[in-house]
Amino acid sequence: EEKKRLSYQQKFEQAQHSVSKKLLETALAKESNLIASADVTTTKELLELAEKVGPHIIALKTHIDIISDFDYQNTIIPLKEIASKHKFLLMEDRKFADIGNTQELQFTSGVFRITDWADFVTSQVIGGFESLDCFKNVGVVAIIGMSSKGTLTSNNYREEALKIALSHPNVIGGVSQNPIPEEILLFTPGVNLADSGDGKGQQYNTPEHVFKTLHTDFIIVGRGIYKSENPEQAASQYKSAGWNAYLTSL
Ligand code: 6AU
Repeated sequence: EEKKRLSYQQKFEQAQHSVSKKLLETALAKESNLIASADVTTTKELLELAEKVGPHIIALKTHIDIISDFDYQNTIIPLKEIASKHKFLLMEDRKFADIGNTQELQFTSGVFRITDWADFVTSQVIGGFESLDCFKNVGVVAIIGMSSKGTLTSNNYREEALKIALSHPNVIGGVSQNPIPEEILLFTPGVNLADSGDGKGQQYNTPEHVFKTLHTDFIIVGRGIYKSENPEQAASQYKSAGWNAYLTSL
């Protein structure tokens, strides 16, 4: 018999970090495990997408440095309002990858001031354990293994990366295409119902596949939603597909 996964309720009860608790609580309340990736390049598109997909998602993932007309007042303030209205978290996919001191500057300074608005961020762990100390007020999702063809995140790298992720108190989860221990949450990008790749190295799986084989917690969907003709409807479809796949994997 296949090993059973822990439910969101069980994970909520054992969660230590306030951001893990918030994510799991939101998942249970909205019956959603969907994170929409807003890889759009203007403030208008970002806010419109957030408004449309907001009811269906537990978090909106940004690459804030691709917004051409970024302006804290006009981009972040309304984004935070939409997030609080629709009750989703903000995940900045910055993938920090430097020494602790530089990451601290990138996190707190510049025009983006990520520390002031993100609920959680992604970070590589290539800089070692102490490089993650600067993310005190947010949750960190550690990049354990990437979804792209030819990634250098080998078995050995993933094993060492996991040791850092599991032992660092700021880390709430990991991005991976492989199963990880249940003490931290698993975030899986590279999810698409229609495509198997993008011709640029991305490799896609279905929600069914990632819940069944990886016991993932949260699916991250970018182009499957924001490139769709009807992003609101697509978000609703991915939400149902993800939730049903979760229930089936219990
Ligand atoms: O669904 P897509 O392919 O349009 O978008 C996938 C999103 C992009 C990537 O930057 C991100 O997920 N991503 C990540 C993350 C979330 O850290 C890691 C990875 O290995 N692969 C990946 O696609 O915004």
